Amino acid sequence: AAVDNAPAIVVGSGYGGAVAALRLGQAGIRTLVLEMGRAWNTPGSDGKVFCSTSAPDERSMWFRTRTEAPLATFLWLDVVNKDISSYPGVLDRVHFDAMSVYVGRGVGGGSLVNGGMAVTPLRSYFKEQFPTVDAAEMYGTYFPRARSMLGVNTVDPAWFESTDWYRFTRVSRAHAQRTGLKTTFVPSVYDFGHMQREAAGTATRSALGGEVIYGNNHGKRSLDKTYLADALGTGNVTIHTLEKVRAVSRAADGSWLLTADRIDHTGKVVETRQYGCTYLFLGGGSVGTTELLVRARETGALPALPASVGAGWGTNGNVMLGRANHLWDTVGANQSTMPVMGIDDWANTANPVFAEIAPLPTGLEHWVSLYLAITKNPSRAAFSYDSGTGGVRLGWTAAHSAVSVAMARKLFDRINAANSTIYRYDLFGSADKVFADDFTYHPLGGCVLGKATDDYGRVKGYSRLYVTDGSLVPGSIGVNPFVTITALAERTMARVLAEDTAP
Ligand code: FAE
Repeated sequence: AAVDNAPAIVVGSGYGGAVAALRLGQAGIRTLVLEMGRAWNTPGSDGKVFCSTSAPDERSMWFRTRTEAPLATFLWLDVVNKDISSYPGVLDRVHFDAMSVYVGRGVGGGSLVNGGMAVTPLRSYFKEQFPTVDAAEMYGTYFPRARSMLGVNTVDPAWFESTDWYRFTRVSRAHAQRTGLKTTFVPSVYDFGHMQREAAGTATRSALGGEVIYGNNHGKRSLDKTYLADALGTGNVTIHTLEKVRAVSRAADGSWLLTADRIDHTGKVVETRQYGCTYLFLGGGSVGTTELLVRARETGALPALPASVGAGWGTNGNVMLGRANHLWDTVGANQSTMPVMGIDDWANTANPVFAEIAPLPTGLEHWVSLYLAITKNPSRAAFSYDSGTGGVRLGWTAAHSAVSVAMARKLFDRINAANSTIYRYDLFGSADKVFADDFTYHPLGGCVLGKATDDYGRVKGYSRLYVTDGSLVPGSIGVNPFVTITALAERTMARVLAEDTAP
């Protein structure tokens, strides 16, 4: 087949891919982005780009016939998930043996479906996780650059204190304070000006309309509105959608060869394309990038890839749980989908946990306080190649998850004791499941910085091959990860453009 050539190719259009595309485009390097999901910029028959969370349709999930939301049940009832028709929807849940990973699919990757929380990690923990990275440069240059490019803003504290929409957060804050715990505001890429207009009735409701995991129709500064819009604006960047890169190899002259399957809306492969490039940037996310590289090594396409490719993967210690409040402690029927506060017990060296106060917007009072706990779980797993399916397996076990649960339980047992409350037993499918420990929103690692790559994301064993996404983060960062992923990608691109691409 004919080979389409571009100086640079970027696989994936999430945070890592978007930063690479913009900085390559600005440097005058013609760049092709290959994204397996669709572009989320055209309305469906209801006039909306994304479907609603309460009445999900084909747009909700990636080739499913039933949705797979994180909360399986409510009051033990199977009311959350709905039958849908199969389609390249925006949210995927990738299943491994003992862990499933939620990811966004489309132009913008995870930014299309995530909670928008834009958190910079504690500097001391960043240094612990990235001992070879100059923290002064990260905190002086790349974190501020990432936050400003992503459009990070913070909720107006006065509005926060007075609005119905964050009553659920204030209730959880009071419970944390009664336990002697510290809370902290969490910045966001959701435009709080828009949110306040939603509350005032002068803008269409999105965060206040229950929208988040299947996409926000308004208000959120997802990557297609920030980095990727700017990348296209350089005139040097092209994005191909619904093209999934399946194989990577190296031609005799040292250039890169990619095989991509172009799919239609039924998932059928309608064309297999070959691409060639000089510089190859992998931004397929922790699972996507690692799978491509493990497959390339194990099939013999890229035999010089190091054994550390595939290793060092973790869940950022994610655990979800709900607490049942007293009848007089109402959380409110109105809940914004964008979290703005966390319980910060990371400094507790005996049991470090950062717990996001999460919404549960059902439109009814339900007395649930929901949390996404990020625990300092030291467990790490590796991906291995499955020659039978051509995919990868993940060595994460239930015992690994149990470590996260034990840490979350320690913190929330304290909160329950101080407030005379109990856990909710009706949310995760079966009455004995109080902690949802079988999925993560924060897949991290697989091509860890300084191990599978050099200190700037250059993959070991080959030249002009780069990783720019969450695979670089060694399994844990202690907070929501996209600001860190973006800042590290900015750092990689600054170095690579200065050193590797100069004529
Ligand atoms: P990612 O954004 O996943 O982008 C990878 C892209 O590559 C995707 O668009 C894929 O479709 C595409 N792709 C993968 N493989 C291929 C292939 N072979 N060929 C072509 N395309 C491919 O990667 N993080 C926060 O910091 N704050 C939050 O509030 C937050 N909430 C979250 C809520 C949910 C429901 C989820 C799922 C995640 C959340 N996260 C949050 C995590 C965050 O979105 C995630 O860390 C980043 O999106 C990861 O960025 P990457 O660039 O690594």
